[in-house]
Amino acid sequence: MPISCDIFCSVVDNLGDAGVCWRLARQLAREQRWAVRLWIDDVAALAGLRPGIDAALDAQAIDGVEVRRWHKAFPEVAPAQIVIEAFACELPASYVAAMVGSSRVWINLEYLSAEDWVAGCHGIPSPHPSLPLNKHFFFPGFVAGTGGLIREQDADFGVRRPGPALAVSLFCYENPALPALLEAWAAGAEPVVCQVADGLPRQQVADWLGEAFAPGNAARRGSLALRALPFLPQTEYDRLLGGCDLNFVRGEDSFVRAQWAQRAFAWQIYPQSEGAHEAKLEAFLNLYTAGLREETARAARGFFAAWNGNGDVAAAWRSFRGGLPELSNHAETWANGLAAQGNLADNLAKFCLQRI
Ligand code: TRH
Repeated sequence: MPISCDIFCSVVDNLGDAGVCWRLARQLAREQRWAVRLWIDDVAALAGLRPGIDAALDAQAIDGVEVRRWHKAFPEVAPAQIVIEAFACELPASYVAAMVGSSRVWINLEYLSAEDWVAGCHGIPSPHPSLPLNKHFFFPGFVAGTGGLIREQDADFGVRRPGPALAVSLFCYENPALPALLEAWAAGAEPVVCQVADGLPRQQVADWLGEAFAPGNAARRGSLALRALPFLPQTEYDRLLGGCDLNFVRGEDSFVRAQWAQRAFAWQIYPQSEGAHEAKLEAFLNLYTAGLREETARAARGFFAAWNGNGDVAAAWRSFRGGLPELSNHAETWANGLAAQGNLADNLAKFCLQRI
């Protein structure tokens, strides 16, 4: 009998929750041969990432994963041997009660952070306040002692076809620095081809252009050529990253993929209340820029800061552009260092099988 696994995903906002859970579900089913059920409250979010998923269905099987709509009224089901709650979403009370009494592993899969405390908290148990159950914190991470990062064996990041222009992909939140960066590219001497992701990036570029910019449209301003992308299936988004010289990414999942793609990137971090994201950005930059020449490290820090609302993005771009050759080389070394932690699904499977 294959190991059974339930993954619970509540989509808070955006695409990252669904994106991470879908990758993990698919990988555990395909590579560990587990019988995976993914309970997700917003099936439509998943349908965008994986064409073939029908947003109207309450239950469907695809890529070896059973996808179930997570309704408030939760059905009576036997809990799986391994239960993964993603990002501290709260499991149905009836399901938790049914978990008591047999050997099950309950995981809280946490958000990604490069902060120092993560390795110390990874894997620790947290007893349920009233039931004889233990939940284990499982932290993704960049360094030894964490759970590593999601990476499928069959991940395909595409190839960069040589061309005369700097090839860029743009995926971001609402970003006040974007117009100044587009101006700098348009006014610069170097040709830039920017592929603009659907949603917020495309809308902001349309505002800057002052004209319609629907998926499939192209526009040009000076040295800058812009292409509006449709929303891509997740596997195609991965291939886009490897096809570019520089990727603007955001949140958690695209941020990780840009690193596996072994390309230079700029990250817009998910903004949190009270500036909690600033410590996370700093912690990441400390790891990422170690080993770079000082000038390039400074350029990367300056550009990430400006892209996240702290500084003059056009000035920061000039230094960052100068550092791109080194950052592109560094991307491979960096990804090899990440791979030394193994991949999150393997690490998670090992962790669970030791405890079942
Ligand atoms: O959408 P996000 O901002 O998700 C965020 C973050 O995960 C954040 O940490 C979390 O707190 C919040 O959600 C709730 O960015 P992220 O994480 O990069 O997820 C985007 C997903 O969308 C990723 O799996 C790639 C995918 N994608 C496509 O499949 N096709 C596309 O065309 C694009 C642009 C993205």
